[in-house]
Parts: sequence; C-alpha cells; structure tokens
Amino acid sequence: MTKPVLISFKLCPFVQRSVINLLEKKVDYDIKYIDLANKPDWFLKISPFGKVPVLQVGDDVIFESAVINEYLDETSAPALHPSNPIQKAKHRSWTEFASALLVDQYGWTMAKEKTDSDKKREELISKFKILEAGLPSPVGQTLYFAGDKMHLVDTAFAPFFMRLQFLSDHKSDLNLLKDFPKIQKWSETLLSLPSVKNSVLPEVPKEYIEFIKAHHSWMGGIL
Ligand SMILES: N[C@@H](CCC(=O)N[C@@H](CS)C(=O)NCC(=O)O)C(=O)O
Repeated sequence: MTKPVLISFKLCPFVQRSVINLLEKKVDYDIKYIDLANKPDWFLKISPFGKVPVLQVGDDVIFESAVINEYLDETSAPALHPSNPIQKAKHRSWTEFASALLVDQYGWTMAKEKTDSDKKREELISKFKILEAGLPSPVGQTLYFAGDKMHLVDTAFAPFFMRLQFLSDHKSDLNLLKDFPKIQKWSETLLSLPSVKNSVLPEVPKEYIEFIKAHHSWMGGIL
C-alpha cells in the first residue's frame, strides 16, 4: 500500500476518527497539519470543499472521514466493520448519528447566548436517551458499541466523548453523561485505549478550551 498522507487540523474531531483507525491498524502514514483559518493553496487545490480530513494515497485524494475510514478498513487489517451486511449497515447508520452529535456538540460550545446553549444541551441529552436505550449491557469493565469488541463505528464516537471529557474535566457542570451509565462506560472504555489517547497531540485538551474561549461563546465565558 502507498504510504497515505492525512491532512489534519489538530482540533478536528473528524480527522481524529481516521487517526484512531490508522493507529488501530498500525498503518505507516504521514500527517500534515494545516491552519483552517489560513488554508494553504496546495490544500485548497486538493480538498474539494476546503475541509479536513483528506487522505492522499499516491495521486488520489479521498475526503469525508467516514469514507476515508471505510477505505482504510478495506485496505488494512484488521477489518473493523462487521462482515454481516445488516450489522454493517447498522454501524454505518450510527456513524451518521455520531457525525450529527459532533455538529450538535460544536453548536453547544459555540452558542453565543445561554438560551441557545441550553437548547443545544437539551438536544444532546435527547439524543443520549436514544443512544443509551440501544446499547448492549457492559461485559465486565468494558463496553463498546456492539458489546465486547471494537468496531469502526467506535472510532466515529471516540472524538465526541473525548471533547465531552475535556469540557467536564474543566467544569463538572458540563458533564452530560451522569444519567447515562452505558454511554459513560462506553466513553471510559474508548478513552482508555492507546489508539484513542494517542490520536491527538498533547496540547489539544488545552487548545480545545482556548478555541471555545476565543470564539466568545456563552460557554467560553464560563470555562
Ligand atoms: N463531514 C465531514 C466534516 C469535516 C469538517 O467539518 N471538517 C472541518 C474541521 S473539523 C473543516 O474542515 N472545516 C472547514 C472550515 O472550517 O473552513 C467529515 O466527516 O469529514
């Protein structure tokens, strides 16, 4: 396999999904960081919508994190998607749900007014109720989306849980998982994995909080 190059913005949760996948598969890859506030010309030439992640594989460029992850899953062992088509389809559906959660989380952190921030918080909590109801029971001390084994869909949720953790580490009121024991167990399981821990640079927890503050959102004011 040609050595892939992942184009990243270091705070981007969508890029992080692919990094987790690359680390789980022990793929030899390069990563290039860009500043989204000052996108380089070479990046704008290869990224059709000016977004990260993009994965360069030789002369080819792949965009959209879920698609990049499926490509990596098809080309590098171990396969993380279930082989059963129905199970695979369900995992893809929940990957879409994870993307929606990331968008909601961003909206929650960036809302300018408290009323908007509270509304976003309630939307997240309503989605957690759906998620909690669909999760299996923990097996011993761990829980993954499908029970006792990690799949590709877990890589889609881990960046969301990591950001929730950054926020609640900073301010305990922002812990949204208190009433959701299964999601909490799942989050703990994912955040303890080396591939997840090593999927961000050491400065990211601090820079994530600084990013929210710099945008003068309501939440930025209480962090
Ligand atoms: N659906 C895309 C979302 C990617 C995305 O929104 N990336 C953000 C950074 S986290 C981005 O590049 N935004 C471009 C910009 O802010 O101009 C995916 O899953 O890859």
